[in-house]
Amino acid sequence: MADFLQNVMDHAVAVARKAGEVVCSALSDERKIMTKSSAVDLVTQTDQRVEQLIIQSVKEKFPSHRFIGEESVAAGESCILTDEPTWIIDPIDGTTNFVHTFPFVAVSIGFSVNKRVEVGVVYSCLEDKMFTARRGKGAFCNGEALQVSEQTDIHQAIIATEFGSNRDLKAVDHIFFSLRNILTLPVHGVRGAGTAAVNMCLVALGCVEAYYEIGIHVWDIAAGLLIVSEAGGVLMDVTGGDVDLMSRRIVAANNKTIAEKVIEQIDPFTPPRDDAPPLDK
Ligand code: LIP
Repeated sequence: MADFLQNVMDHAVAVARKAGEVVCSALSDERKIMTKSSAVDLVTQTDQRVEQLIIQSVKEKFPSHRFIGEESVAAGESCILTDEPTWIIDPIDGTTNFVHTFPFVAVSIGFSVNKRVEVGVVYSCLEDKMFTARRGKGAFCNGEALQVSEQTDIHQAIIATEFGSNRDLKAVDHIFFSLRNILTLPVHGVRGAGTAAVNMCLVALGCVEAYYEIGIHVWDIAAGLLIVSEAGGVLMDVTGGDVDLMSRRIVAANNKTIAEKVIEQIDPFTPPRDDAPPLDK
């Protein structure tokens, strides 16, 4: 199993780097911008092309494996995680950043077996930072070992979060109430890279104490959650308890003390699950 997972990791790194080259070279191209769940939930032909590049490359080496890809799901493929070896792919995490050439754009590739993420790769391609983790083997950035921050005082923390692409007023009220609670603790600062995967890598790097968000998808977090835990961090649901990959809710923190302080401030809501049956059209 160990050699198999190393083969998976090696392939994930190679295809993430190649995908990142395509993303970076497309930055100067004219972009056809389309929308999905809302007027601000953007997708481009580069997202779609890169996802197909990754899937085709994996199929050649691992023909029996399954896929959960952001743009495949958007095109109607199922988003059901089984025990089978599954590649969980966000071809461009930070699509809005990509459209605006805001410099945080990542290729995120998670790999799960028996519904447990075993390999995580996040390539922040404009920074040329390759974040990797194998379960039980540590987390790395360009080969350097990662360790989360040792901070336990929330008042000396930087917290990352995002506003997401849901503009429903009730959801926005929850998001702003949580942000208000965090800001007035107070904390040193609140930041957002515009991509869940990079936000989670910032936790693993130790420069952000926690990241939380409600509204993300399994492909945004599958790789990042392993990178955080292998860097010594913790993953929880926004109401405490274990993180649920399909729940669209996450808290990724350097330790339980900070995680629980963040959870106390969050005004939770429950988006439709990633694996919920499709609504009848
Ligand atoms: C993005 C996430 C981010 C969220 C955005 C968007 P995408 O993923 O990484 O955390 O706030 O709304 O979902 O769509 O760029 O792959």
